[in-house]
Amino acid sequence: MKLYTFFRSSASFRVRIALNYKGLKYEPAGVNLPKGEHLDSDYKSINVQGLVPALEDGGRVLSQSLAIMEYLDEIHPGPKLLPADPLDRAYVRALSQIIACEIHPLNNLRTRKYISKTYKLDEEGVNNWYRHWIAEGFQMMESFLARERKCLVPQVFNAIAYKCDLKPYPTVTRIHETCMKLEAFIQAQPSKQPDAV
Ligand SMILES: N[C@@H](CCC(=O)N[C@@H](CS)C(=O)NCC(=O)O)C(=O)O
Repeated sequence: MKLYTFFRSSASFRVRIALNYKGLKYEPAGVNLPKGEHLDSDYKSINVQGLVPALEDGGRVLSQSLAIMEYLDEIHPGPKLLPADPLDRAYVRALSQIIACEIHPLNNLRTRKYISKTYKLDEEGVNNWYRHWIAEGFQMMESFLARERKCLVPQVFNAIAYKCDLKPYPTVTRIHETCMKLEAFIQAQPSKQPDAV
C-alpha cells in the first residue's frame, strides 16, 4: 500500500494511526501542501479531489480519511477500529465526524487561505478564526465524550500548534495523553514522518 501524506496533515495522521494500529506496512509518499503539490496535475491524476491523504491499494486509489479507515478495518484483521455493536459504531462515527465535519473543514489550508485573502485577515486574525472553531468543536466533544476514540489526537496536535487553550477540555486532554503512550500513535505523529521538514 502507498499512502499519499503530508507530515503535518491531521487527516493523513488519522490514517497513519489506523495503519500502525492494525500493524499494516505502507510506503509513504510525501505531498507538500505549503508548496501546493496537492494541486499539481500529477497528484490530481491520483486523487481528483486534490487533498491528502489518499491510499493506493491493489491498483485503486481511496480518498477521504474516514472512508479509508473503515476500508482498512473491513479488509484487514487485527485490532478493530470500530466496535461490533451498531450503537457503539454510530457513537464512534459521530465522534469522528465532530472532528472531520464540524472542525477540520473550517480550519483547512484552503479555508484559511480564502478567508485571509478575501477578508484581508493577517496571521493573528486567521489564528483567532482557527482557535474559535477548535474551542467550539472541542466544547461539543467534551460534552459528548463520556467515552472516547481515535480521530481526536491529530486534531489536538493542531490545537497545540495554534496555541489553543486546552484547560477547559480535561477529557479530550486525558484521552490525547493516553493515546500518545501507544506506539501506533507515537510513530504516526508529524515529527516522525520521513517528509517532516
Ligand atoms: N475530509 C477529508 C479532508 C482532507 C483534507 O482536507 N486534507 C487536508 C490536509 S489535512 C488538505 O489536503 N488540504 C489542502 C487544502 O486545503 O488546500 C479527509 O478526511 O480526508
